[in-house]
Amino acid sequence: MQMEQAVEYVKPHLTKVRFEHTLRVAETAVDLAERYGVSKEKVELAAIFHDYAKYRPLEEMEDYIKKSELPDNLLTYHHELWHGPVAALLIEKEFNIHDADIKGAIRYHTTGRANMKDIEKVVFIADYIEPGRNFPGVEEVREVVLSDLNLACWMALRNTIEFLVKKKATIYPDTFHAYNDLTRYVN
Ligand code: DGI
Ligand code: FE
Ligand code: FE
Ligand code: FE
Repeated sequence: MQMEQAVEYVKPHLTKVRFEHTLRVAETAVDLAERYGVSKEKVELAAIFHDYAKYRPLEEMEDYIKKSELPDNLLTYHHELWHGPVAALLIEKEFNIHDADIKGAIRYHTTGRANMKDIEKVVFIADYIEPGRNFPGVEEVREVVLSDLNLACWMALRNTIEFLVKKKATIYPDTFHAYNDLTRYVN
């Protein structure tokens, strides 16, 4: 699929703010793909579609999850965690994107998981550090990602876990699995 085509498909499903975020994630992710030797074409497509399902009605996403092979436990966690896995399903069904790397990068962009592929790490961290993001700790991660993709992902996961704990939110197991797994690269 041509990138211009992908952008046109995604645009009507997003708000202006979310669409602009998406374009910045794509740009950031392509830069990182170059740096870390990941396919720029795959990364760009994954980034463009990563928030494709963000504004689907909750009942619709719930339905997709129930009817799919996706784990039912998603439904017992916050609905913010649904849009990545649902987008990975939708792009296959609607646009015939069967590439496992692209689907994985979209599916796990919010939580991460253990043993992430580099393409998954690149989309995950691009979503976290794109230039429109502005929260405590983001600048440090932006610097670290220039030299260490694993450490940057670990820091993002640590920050997110701390943030969620402070909010007394539940934390999806894959978020912990990603954090634990990447801890082997820290120290
Ligand atoms: O869709 P975006 O806003 O661009 O970014 P995202 O898909 O990474 O979603 C980020 C939100 O998801 C952020 O508010 C933190 C939240 N989140 C990430 N991991 C977990 C989580 N929320 C819960 N409840 N549990 C998690 O494990
Ligand atoms: Fe997202
Ligand atoms: Fe994210
Ligand atoms: Fe996003």
